[in-house]
Amino acid sequence: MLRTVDDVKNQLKSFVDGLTGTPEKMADKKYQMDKKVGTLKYTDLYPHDRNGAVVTETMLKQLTDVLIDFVHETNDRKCKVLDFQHPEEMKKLLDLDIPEEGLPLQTLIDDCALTLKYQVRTGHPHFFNQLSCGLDLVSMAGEWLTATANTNMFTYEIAPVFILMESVVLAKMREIIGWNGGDSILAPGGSISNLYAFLAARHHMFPNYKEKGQAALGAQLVMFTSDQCHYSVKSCAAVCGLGTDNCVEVPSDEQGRMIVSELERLVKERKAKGQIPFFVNCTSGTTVLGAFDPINPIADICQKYNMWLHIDAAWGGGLLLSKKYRHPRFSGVERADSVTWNPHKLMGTLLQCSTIHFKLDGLLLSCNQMSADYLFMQDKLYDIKYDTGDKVIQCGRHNDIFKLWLQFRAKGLNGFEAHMDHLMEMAEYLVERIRTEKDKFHLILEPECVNVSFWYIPKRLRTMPHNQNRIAELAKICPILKARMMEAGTMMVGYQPDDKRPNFFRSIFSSAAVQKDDVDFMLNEMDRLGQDL
Ligand code: ABU
Repeated sequence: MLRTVDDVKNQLKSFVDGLTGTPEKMADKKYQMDKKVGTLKYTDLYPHDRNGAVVTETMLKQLTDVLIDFVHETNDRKCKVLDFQHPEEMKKLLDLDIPEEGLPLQTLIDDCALTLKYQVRTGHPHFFNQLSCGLDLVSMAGEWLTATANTNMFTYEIAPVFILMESVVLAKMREIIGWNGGDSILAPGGSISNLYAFLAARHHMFPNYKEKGQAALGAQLVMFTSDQCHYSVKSCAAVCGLGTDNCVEVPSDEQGRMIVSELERLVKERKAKGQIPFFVNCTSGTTVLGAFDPINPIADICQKYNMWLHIDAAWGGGLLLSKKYRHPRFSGVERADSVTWNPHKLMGTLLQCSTIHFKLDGLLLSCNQMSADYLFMQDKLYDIKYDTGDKVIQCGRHNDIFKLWLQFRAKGLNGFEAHMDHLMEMAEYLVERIRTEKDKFHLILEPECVNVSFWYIPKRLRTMPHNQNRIAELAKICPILKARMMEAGTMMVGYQPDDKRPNFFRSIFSSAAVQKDDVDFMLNEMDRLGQDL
């Protein structure tokens, strides 16, 4: 008889349950290797022991069991998100000491299991705490392969397949942005991606800076960004010698979007002082509110005053993949000179995976090239344009591409689009639920992204008028309720103040694991833990 997909899944589930036991049992499971192997040491593994095949395989298979159990627990709603311990208590529960003599293999396996026992399950469907969360299994498989291949990404010579993958994936991302050609690179995080944009912009305007330093400038450079931007933009000004006073914060509106008339006013103000406004950072998806600065009007100002337009879409970039949500958020994105886009956020690629894209080809290389003789020889047997390492300010570069390439292969563009739409739908569902339970929750603003900002209202404050006094009380609730969540271990939702209001909750939908019943769980659990506050 032809079986349905569900039949097959159920049969597999019974098989897996039979193998690993219930999730509750997993938490206490002992990962006992054969005694003879467990007492052996690293010297009995490859490469120390040329005949180490059996011991190596036994240990790695045991480790795989530990990892797969963590994956099961992460996806099991009956399991907790975390087992919170204060640092002093945690130190007692772990054995963190560095020994004089190496420890046996069984101890290493026990160390691995204990590490994951106390690790926060950031892929759990009840983890709403961070912009990067979820546990995409294809991407994880990619990361396992990456770790096994263990290569550096500076030259084609030692990473031929990965370098070609990088070229194909980054070209596709530029095409999605709306450019023909251009150049890109993977960087260690969105902050460094933004730094690359700054360096390229300065190099483009002052090509002599690389050799002459400050002397090439003539006047004070000034950059502009909204007061809601990621702090790394300000950090560029500190790191690159502008000074944070020359990173001008442009006021934002109630939604957290840059006020473009203020941008122009501030640009004129600095020009009148004889300074050189040269760089505008436009945020597509602010960290707290998920706001999108209006690209087209900002691009007009950049054009008028000859400034570089950088879009920090580290957070919101994934929505470029959705026909439904791309506009109006990204209307005009193709006018940018550079775009930061972090697949490890909305796209769920495993940490870390951050990209920076440039409209102009050649800029990255001319800006950053140092031509180290021992890596980037000009007389190699292959086309040296594939030695991408000379385009970056670091030397060693982690392979962050394979897990993203594999994810693109698994999902295709359509799968990623469905993924983005699902995340947005979960945020919309939370907004709808908050609206229907307005005695218990107060929505702060209509979100543009998957950040939903709200207050929880305990019983005693439910009949109080919503004014500054009540807001002050609601703000005090946030850290207490967050502490209760963590102690209960059942879920995590972040809170923070911003410049317009005191503490409030910010729930993030960045994990493909989250379904509507998880959103219901979040609200019910907040009420269970907080109604007496
Ligand atoms: N790069 C900002 C990440 C902050 C967050 O996950 O909440």
